[in-house]
Amino acid sequence: MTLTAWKERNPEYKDMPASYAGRLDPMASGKLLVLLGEECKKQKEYTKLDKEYEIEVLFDVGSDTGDALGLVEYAGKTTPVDNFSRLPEILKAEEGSHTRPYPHFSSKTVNGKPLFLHALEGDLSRITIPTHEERIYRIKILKRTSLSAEKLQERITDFLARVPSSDEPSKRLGADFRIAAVRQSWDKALAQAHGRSFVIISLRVSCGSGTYMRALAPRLGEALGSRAFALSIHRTRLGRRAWYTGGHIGLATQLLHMKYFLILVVVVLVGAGGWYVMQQQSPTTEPAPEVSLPIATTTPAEVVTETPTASSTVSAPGTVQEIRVTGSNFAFDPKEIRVKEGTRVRLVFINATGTHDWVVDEFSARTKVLQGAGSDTVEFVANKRGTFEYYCSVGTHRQMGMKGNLIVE
Ligand SMILES: [Cu+2]
Repeated sequence: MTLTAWKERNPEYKDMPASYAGRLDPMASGKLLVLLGEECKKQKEYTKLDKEYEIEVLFDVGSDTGDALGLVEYAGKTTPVDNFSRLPEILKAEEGSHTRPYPHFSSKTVNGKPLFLHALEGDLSRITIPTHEERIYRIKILKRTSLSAEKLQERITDFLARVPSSDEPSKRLGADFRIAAVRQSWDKALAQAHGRSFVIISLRVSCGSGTYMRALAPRLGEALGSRAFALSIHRTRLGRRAWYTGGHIGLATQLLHMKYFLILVVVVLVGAGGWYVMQQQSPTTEPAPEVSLPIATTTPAEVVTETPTASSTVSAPGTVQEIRVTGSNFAFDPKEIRVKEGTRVRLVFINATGTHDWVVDEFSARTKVLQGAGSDTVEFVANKRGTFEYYCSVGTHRQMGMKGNLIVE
């Protein structure tokens, strides 16, 4: 679900700037944080919030993305049952801080281009994969189950059928991303695995921001002498570990004093029943706060793919109109802005993630290039009628779909 769609359902926040604090992996499900008003400017801090996930790790099948959306490969063997007895100690070793490379299929940009595009274009060997710090506080084994190849096939068929199709290159990672090839790889792997069953270990992982569950799963497979991937990833919590006293202490306290703050839980997929319902949740795992959050909603929301449609309001000529546009990897929200001819436009560009700017050539309007969360404002007079494309001038973002239309009528 997009912010635009969310605002349509919650019109009281219509004129308030809103942005996401971090994103979920493609096809993952769970909670997302939506920031409102001035809080958009503190996105960096919110993005640092700790996370808790429940994931299912399926053994003996590998995936190049680490999840069910990748090109998979049957490992051709069955992990010996004895190996699973080593799992607790392996998980223990995962806890703590580790410097790890970004996953190949991530949006981390190198030379102005996200890694997943480098991966698709086959030039990973020519670039240096950047590393980052991941912190896992705790991993708990929830259960161990087994799934026949036949049942796995059903689950995968169902899962892949729900991948929304999209023609926009910028959305392919989560949408129809190599879907034909992915299906083919699944058919092949499942044919090879015919008649056997697979072990699935369900884990609850609490971790710092930026810890990739779809990278954790393959590491566990390798540690047990086989391969593995994350069959499902569900984010169960956002907040701050109660017993964690490291780097960003103070944030939870800060959260309680925010003017406009709200947690929106969204979801993409999963579950036989369709969409999950969004829930209100306390932003912290600390003992229940005394202060209640000023704004919260429990409105159920269905989730759709990212297709911003809304446009801003129309005002009379000669007046100043403030318009807010949010940029992220690799889209603007909204994708269409309408103003009356002669309007003085005060364009507030709010960057959510990545490195972007907002440019419209015909009016020589250009914001600063923002790296990460932040905002910049540019003013211009829309003194001619027509449809003008606004876009991000960084790298190939424009070609990747990071553009929209300014319609002057
Ligand atoms: Cu950009």
